[in-house]
Amino acid sequence: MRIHEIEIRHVGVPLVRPFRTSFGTQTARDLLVLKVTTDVGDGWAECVAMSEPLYSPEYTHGCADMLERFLIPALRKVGDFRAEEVAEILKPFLGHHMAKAAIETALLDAELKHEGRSFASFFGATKEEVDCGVSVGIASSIDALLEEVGDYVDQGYRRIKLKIEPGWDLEPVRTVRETWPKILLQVDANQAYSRDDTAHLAGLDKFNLLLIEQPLDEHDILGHALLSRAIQTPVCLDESITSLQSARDAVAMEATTVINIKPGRVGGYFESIKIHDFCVEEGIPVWCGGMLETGIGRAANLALAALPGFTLPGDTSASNRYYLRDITTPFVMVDGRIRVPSGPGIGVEIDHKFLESVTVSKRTI
Ligand code: SMG
Ligand code: MG
Repeated sequence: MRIHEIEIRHVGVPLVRPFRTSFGTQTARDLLVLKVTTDVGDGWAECVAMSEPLYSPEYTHGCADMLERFLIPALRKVGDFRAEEVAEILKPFLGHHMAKAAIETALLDAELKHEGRSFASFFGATKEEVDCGVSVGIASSIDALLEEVGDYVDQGYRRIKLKIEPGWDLEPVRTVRETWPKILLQVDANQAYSRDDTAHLAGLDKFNLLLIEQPLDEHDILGHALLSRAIQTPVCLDESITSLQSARDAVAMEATTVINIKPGRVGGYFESIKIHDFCVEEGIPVWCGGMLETGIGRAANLALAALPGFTLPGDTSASNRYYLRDITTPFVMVDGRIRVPSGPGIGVEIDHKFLESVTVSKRTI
C-alpha cells in the first residue's frame, strides 16, 4: 500500500453531559479524524488523545504535529508497506502511541476495505455482539449520581463504572451498591491516590467491586503490586499499560490481575491483540477501555472487544451515551449489547455532512 494523501481534521463534538474525572471535566470531545487516501482506497480512524495532556502525555495538537512532522514522512519514505508493518516502521519515534495508533488504524481500514474484510474477522473475533458497560463521571451530588446511574441501569447497561477521587469514593460507591445490590460495579481513580491511601482504599472491599482501575500514579507499578496485596478488590491497570512489555511486567509483579486494553494507549490494534493473547495465556481477564470515541473509533473497538479474552463488559457504550448526534451511523444498544460491525474495514458509515459541520479545521498532507 502506498499513501497518496492524508487529511487531518480537528473535530469538536459536544457531549450530552459533562464528564468529570479526577483530572478535569470534558464538555465536548475534541479529537482528530484521519482520512488516508492510498493506492488501494481510503481509510478512516480517529486519534483518541484529548485536547489537553491530562489523561496521558499526548494531546490533539501534539498528535497532529507528530503525524505531520515525523510519522507520515517516515511511512512515505518506505513507500510500499502493509498496515501490519506500520508499528515497526514508526518504532524509532519514541512514545506517541495515540498518534501512531490513529495512522495505523486508518491504513488498516483502507487495506481491509480493499480486501472486503471486516476488522472483526481480521482480528479473529468470536462474538457478534458485545456486552456494554458505562463509565459514570464524578457527579455534583449523591442524588445526581443516583439519577444518572439509575438511568443507565434502566437502559440496560450490564456494568457500571464510577469515577472516584479523594473525597468522592466510599460514600458514592456505598449508596450505588446499596441501591443496586446485584449490578456489576467497578471504580476508576485515574491515578488520584497514593500509597498512603492503602487503608482508605481497603474501605472499598466491602462493596463487592469487580475491580479498582488505576488508583496510583502510572509509573508506580510496585505501588500497585503492594496495594494489590493489601486490599481484596482486584487492581486493574489502565494508564500504566502502554505495551505488551508493560503488561507482561505488571502481571509478573502481580500489580494487576485484570487489564483494560485501549488501542490508542498501546499504539494500535496489533499491539492490543498481542496483549489480549498474552492475557488469555495467563488467565488474566481483559476488557476494552474507552476514550469517549465517536463512531469511528467505537466501530474498531467493538471488533476488538469481540475477541474471546474480553470476558468483562467494556466502556463500549452506545453513541447516545456521549453524543446527541454521532459522526457515523449511531451505535445502538439492545438488551445491554451492541452489534459488532461486519462490513469491510471498520464497517461503519460516516455522516459526512455532520462531520463537516463539526470540523474546526482540516489540513491535507
Ligand atoms: O469512552 O465511555 C468512555 C469513557 C471511559 O472512563 C472512561 N475513560 O480512564 O478509563 C478512563 C477514561 C479515560 C478518558 S476520560 C476523559
Ligand atoms: Mg481508566
